[in-house]
Amino acid sequence: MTDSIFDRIIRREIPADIVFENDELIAFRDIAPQAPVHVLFVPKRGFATLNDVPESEAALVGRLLLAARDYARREGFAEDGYRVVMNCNRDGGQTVFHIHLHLLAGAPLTGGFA
Ligand code: IU
Repeated sequence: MTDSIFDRIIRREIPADIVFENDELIAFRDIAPQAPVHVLFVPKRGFATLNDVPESEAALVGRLLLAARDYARREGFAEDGYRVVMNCNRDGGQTVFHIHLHLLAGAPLTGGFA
């Protein structure tokens, strides 16, 4: 389990622009957005990287993905499209070691994402 900067956001010790929350997930706007919409979807039960997620938590990862999709639908850009990304470790460009899914949207995302 983690005690990351995202755990501090979950505990409301540091502020974030929270756009969605339920018992197991939280979503907030990225402080350094890479697209007009850039929201991070974060499980409250944190694992450092995707490598650390056990088989028994497969459904949690599925719900994380569907929470991002549902947000895109609610916000009205699901049909235009969006990108979801999870970075893992050094070569994946991961900087916060508490798994999170990036949701990027609001413009054509033709280039790469780091
Ligand atoms: P990464 O996949 O671990 O590289 O993504 C971490 C993201 O968390 C990155 O896009 C940061 O801008 C973002 N972030 C944030 O939104 N709020 C914070 O307090 C910190 C990082 I530290």
